[in-house]
Formats: sequence, structure tokens, C-alpha cells
Amino acid sequence: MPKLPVSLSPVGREQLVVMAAGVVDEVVETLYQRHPEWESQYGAWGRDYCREDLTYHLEYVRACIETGYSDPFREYARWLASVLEGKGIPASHLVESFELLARAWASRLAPQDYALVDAVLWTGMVALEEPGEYQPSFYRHLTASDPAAPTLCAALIAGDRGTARRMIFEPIEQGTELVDVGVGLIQPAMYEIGRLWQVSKVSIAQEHLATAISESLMAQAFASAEFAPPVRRKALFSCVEGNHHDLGLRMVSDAFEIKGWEVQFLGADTPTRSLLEQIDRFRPDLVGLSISMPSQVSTGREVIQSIRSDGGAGRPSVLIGGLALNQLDSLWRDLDADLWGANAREALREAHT
Ligand code: B12
Repeated sequence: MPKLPVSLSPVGREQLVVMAAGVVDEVVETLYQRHPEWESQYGAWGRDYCREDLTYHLEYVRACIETGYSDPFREYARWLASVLEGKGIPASHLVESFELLARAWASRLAPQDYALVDAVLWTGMVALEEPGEYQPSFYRHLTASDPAAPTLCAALIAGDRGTARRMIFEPIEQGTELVDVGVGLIQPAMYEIGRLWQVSKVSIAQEHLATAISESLMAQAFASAEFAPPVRRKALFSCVEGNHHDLGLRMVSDAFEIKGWEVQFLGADTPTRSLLEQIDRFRPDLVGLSISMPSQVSTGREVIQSIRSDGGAGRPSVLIGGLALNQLDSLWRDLDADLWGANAREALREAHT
């Protein structure tokens, strides 16, 4: 994956934050001058939604520059185009927004900083010209899915806990390890729920229902699992601050605990300072961090740097994972982690468990 040639200057980095609101207001005005019909089409809240979307685009641009790659913006553009399509909004609005954002930054940033912002926005515009259906790059790390995954997906969406329970427990009773049921069955079912939400075929409530059922059945299966004898190794697992996706991390954490590790699981969105304090208190051999979106990558980098600088010789190894890493295979090295696991099974392998 080609890296962006240079990073932002400190001034450019500050300008991207401080000037964002002005840029967004300018682009909203231009868009509404060009499309007066939007006033009646999108109503009183139209400008607010437009402002919100443009702000989100810019946050993504910033996040991409922080990761050092423009490719996540390519994915973002394709993803957003499919979300908008599901709501009946054409992708051409997106191209126009990216163009206007680029133009608005041209007069505000130093040429070298502008070149970076322009390169990222340009990647998005080019992506929107790509033919075919959008397939997120993180799908390549899905292991061969259990053929029952679509049925589990339907049961989770319908809130049919009984069927979901049977489907998860049957393979376990036949000797499949919980981690493999998680990776091969629950994970693809949840990915499909995400895809259906993306194209407006599943509501947020249905996605919450599916997540809640999966979490509770995983907890039930964990409670009745056969645990390996203690291996005298300690692991602490947490989502970085800002990451609310903790179900995948739970799979990883449970897998380590079943293999005899002493585990602490901190769950979603742990504030960085508090996470570092807990690492200090627990003194694990391994810290597992989950990062799901490009906007969380710089927080992950900060946590890893702090662990490296504070830990001395006895510092824990850092294992990272999550969708943001599965989108860009080289990113874990850039973040200076010790290990990366694309799924819970691989995480065990990487940690020689
Ligand atoms: C459920 C869900 C949520 C729930 C999460 C609840 C919870 N308790 O986890 C809630 C409602 C909070 C949520 C919020 C959002 N979500 Co969401 N969400 C999902 C969904 C449908 C399922 C997530 C999941 O459980 N997957 C199944 C698990 C098992 O897979 P996994 O997370 O990849 O984990 C595996 C590996 O990645 C790896 N791994 C993960 N962590 C770690 C850590 C370590 C140390 C290691 C080694 C490995 C590892 O191992 C895991 C097990 O094998 C996904 C769809 C998807 N494709 O995942 C969207 C999805 C991730 N969400 C998405 C979005 C856009 C959002 C929101 C921005 C929506 C919004 N507008 O608010 C917010 C952002 C929240 C935030 N700041 O983090 C997009 C992301 C698009 C992208 N490519 O960037 C997705 C892909 C949906 C979609 N198709 O559009 N979401």
C-alpha cells in the first residue's frame, strides 16, 4: 500500500482543526447556491445535515493523514456512497463536496500541506468512479465462513434468541472451540448485519438487538467452556478511547482466558490515561488493543508509545487488532506494535497460545 509522501507541518495540523468550521460553512453556502432546490428537498435541517457530513469528511481526511495512507479515504468514499445510495442520495453530491472542500483548503494551507489534503480528497473522488459493488477490504481477513452464518444472521436480526442459541451451542457440543464458533460463525453474521445496516436494510435497533444477543450467548458459552490449566501469563484487553466496538475484542479476550491466561477485559472506549494506569496496576505480560476506525489510529499510537516509554525492560508486549488494522495490513508495524492478530484465532497463534 503506497504511503503518503510527507506528513503535515505542525502549523498545517493546527489549521486543519481550527479552520475546519469555516471551510465547512463556506462549502455549505456554495452547495446551497448551486442547488437552491435543496432548501425544499431537504427541509429546515438540510444545512445542518450537510454541515455534519462535511465535518465528518474532514475528520476522515485528518485521520487518513495521521495514519500516513490515503487508502482509508478510498474505502470511506465507497462506503459512504453506498450508505447514501440506500437513502436515495446520489454519489455525485459526494464528488462535488470533495471537490469544493479541496478548493476551500487551497487558499488556506501552505502548498505542501494542501498537497496532502488534496491527495486524500482526490483518492475519494477517484474511488467513486470505480465500477462494481463496494467490498470492504477487511473482508479478506474473514476466514472460511460457516455455511450457517446467513441463518444465524437472520435469527439475530429477528431477535430469535432460541435459534441463535441452538446454532451457537450445537457446534460447541460437537467439540468445536468457542473461538472458532466466534470467528467462523458469529463474526461473519455480524459483518453481514453491518452491511445490511449500511444499505438501510437493517435498523440501528435491529443491529443493537443482534449485538446484545451475540454478547449474551457468547457469555453463556464462555461460562460453560472447558478451561486450560493456568499458564502463568497475564493479558489486559481494551478498546482504545473512542472505539465502541468491543464484541470482537471480547472474543479475543475470552479465547485467551480459556487457554489459561489470567485476563482483564476493559471493554469499549477506555480513556487513555485510565488505561495506562490500569496497565501499571495489573502489570500484564501482554496488552491487547482494539482499533476499529482510522480516527482511532492516532490514539492507538499514543498508547503504544506510552507503554514503550514507561515500561522499561519488563514492559508488556503489545498485540493489536480490529477493523482499522484489517483494512491496511502494514499499519500495525507503523504503529510500532509487537504483534497483530486479524482475528481471535490468529491472535492466539501470534501469542504462541
Ligand atoms: C455492532 C456494531 C456497532 C455497535 C458496537 C457494539 C459493540 N458492543 O461492539 C455500535 C452501535 C456501538 C457501533 C457504532 C458505530 N459503528 Co459500527 N458496527 C457494528 C457491526 C455491525 C458489528 C461489529 C462486530 O461486532 N463485528 C464482529 C466482530 C467479531 O468482528 P471484529 O470487530 O472485526 O473483531 C474481530 C477482528 O477484527 C479482531 N479484533 C478486533 N479487536 C481486536 C483486538 C485485538 C487485540 C486483536 C488481536 C484482534 C482484534 O478479532 C475479532 C474477532 O475475530 C460492524 C460491522 C462489521 N463489519 O464488523 C459495524 C461497523 C464496524 N460500524 C461502522 C460504523 C460506521 C459505526 C459508527 C461510525 C456508526 C455511527 N454513525 O455512529 C459508530 C462508531 C462507533 C465508534 N466510535 O467506534 C462501520 C465501519 C465502517 C468502516 N469501514 O469504517 C461498520 C463496518 C458497519 C458498516 N458496514 O458500515 N457499531
